[in-house]
Amino acid sequence: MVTINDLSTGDYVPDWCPGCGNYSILNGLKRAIVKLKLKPRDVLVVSGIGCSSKLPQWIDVNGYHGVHGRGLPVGTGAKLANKNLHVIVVGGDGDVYGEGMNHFIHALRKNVNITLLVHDNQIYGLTKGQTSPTSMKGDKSTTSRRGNFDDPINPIALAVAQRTSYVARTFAGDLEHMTDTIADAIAFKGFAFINILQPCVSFNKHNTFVWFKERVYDLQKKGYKPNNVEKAFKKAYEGWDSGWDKIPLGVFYKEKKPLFEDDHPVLAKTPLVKQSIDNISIKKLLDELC
Ligand SMILES: Cc1ncc(C[n+]2csc(CCOP(=O)(O)OP(=O)(O)O)c2C)c(N)n1
Repeated sequence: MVTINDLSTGDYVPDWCPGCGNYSILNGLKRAIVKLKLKPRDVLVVSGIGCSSKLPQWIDVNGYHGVHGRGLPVGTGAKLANKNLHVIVVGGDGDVYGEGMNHFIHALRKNVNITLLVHDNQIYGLTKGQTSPTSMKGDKSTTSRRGNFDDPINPIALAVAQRTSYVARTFAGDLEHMTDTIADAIAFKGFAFINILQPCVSFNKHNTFVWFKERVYDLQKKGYKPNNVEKAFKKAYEGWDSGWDKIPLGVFYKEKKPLFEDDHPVLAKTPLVKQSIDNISIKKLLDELC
């Protein structure tokens, strides 16, 4: 049975800043894999670029550290080639909602059975603190000296608007909630999206661990059921117009939908990587295309 130690990369350890929320997300992901008893060889972690996107380097499963904003198309491709893999795409708020926003929107509507973890520190961390798509209005940064003029993106509302099959938010400062949410999302059959609130101790001096701890609460402990799109939409905006005085955590919306890979006539039979190409005539294929 897999243990946390089996997932460790030994002496090769993360180089994130001391106190960075990424340590806890890495820990939460490892614990979720252990909780679900997944075999490391059956897990693939894919990322884009950023501090958060370095994560695949420090977990001993299959990994792919790609280019900025492109974790989702790579992860989707891998899943379609081998639907037996548990594919987990990770990235920052800049990576997924900035450079990769186009892919994010389309992944929400496709329903490929993969998990997306967004490390949302509301700043571009690796490049030393520029305003990101989720930076709060008025927050100062190296690119917004007078404060951010733009409204932040609300990723939960975007995903609920698309009736994405699994939409959740958790917090890097609550390891238990985060581990359980990640495990639940991986086990869920459908595209599962978790926005993880992750303080950046070096460049975001506003949204700190203490700031979040004073505001977050657990939706499910208050009896919220994630089965109604209108209610989920309303929850996605809770605290939004009052500087986030309250921040709900948990599953906002869940809906079972047909999987892209199960509906597809070629992929449905057996994983693409297991299909034989011996009887495929390249000439016939080329003739069809020309
Ligand atoms: C196409 C492209 N644009 C810009 C960059 C420069 N760049 C590298 S990391 C990064 C920001 C990453 O921020 P985020 O995704 O929020 O992750 P974090 O570092 O905060 O974890 C940027 C803009 C790049 N590598 N490629």
